[in-house]
Amino acid sequence: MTTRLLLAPAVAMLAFGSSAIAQAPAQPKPVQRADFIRTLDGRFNAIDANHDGRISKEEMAAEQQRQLQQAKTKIAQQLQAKFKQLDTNKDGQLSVQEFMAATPAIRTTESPEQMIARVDANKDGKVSADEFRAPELAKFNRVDANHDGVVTPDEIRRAAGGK
Ligand SMILES: [Ca+2]
Ligand SMILES: [Ca+2]
Ligand SMILES: [Ca+2]
Repeated sequence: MTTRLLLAPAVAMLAFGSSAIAQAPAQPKPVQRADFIRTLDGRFNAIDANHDGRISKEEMAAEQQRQLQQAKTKIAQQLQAKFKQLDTNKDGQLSVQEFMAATPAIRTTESPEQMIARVDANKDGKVSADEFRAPELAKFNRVDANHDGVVTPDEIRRAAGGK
């Protein structure tokens, strides 16, 4: 059960284009729509390695690998920290290797093609900056209950917690 709790944030991170709002509750500050778009564009540009304004299958695959690597590193660090905690009252009954081996493997659930297809509105096999923004902005607008262009911590809580 503990393992699942530890894994949840990292796995959520793997979902394409999910992190900006997902991370917001951790830092309870209002999010301006303009800042949100800037963040999205920054992420788009980071993924668009050759800066041709389109995310290709290869660029998406590279981003997926990068996120997967980050998630693995983070989880490994969390597990090691957890192990140290546990090991203060036990005496090496469980090796770090055994402990780590007991954790489920992390992998992405979607291929780069699937991730692109999900947002590729004009079906040209690549993701433009507009296509990249669209699902996130839709999410933003949904969370922004009073439509004032600012997502407040309250609105995030309500969106996350209730219908
Ligand atoms: Ca590109
Ligand atoms: Ca497209
Ligand atoms: Ca609002």
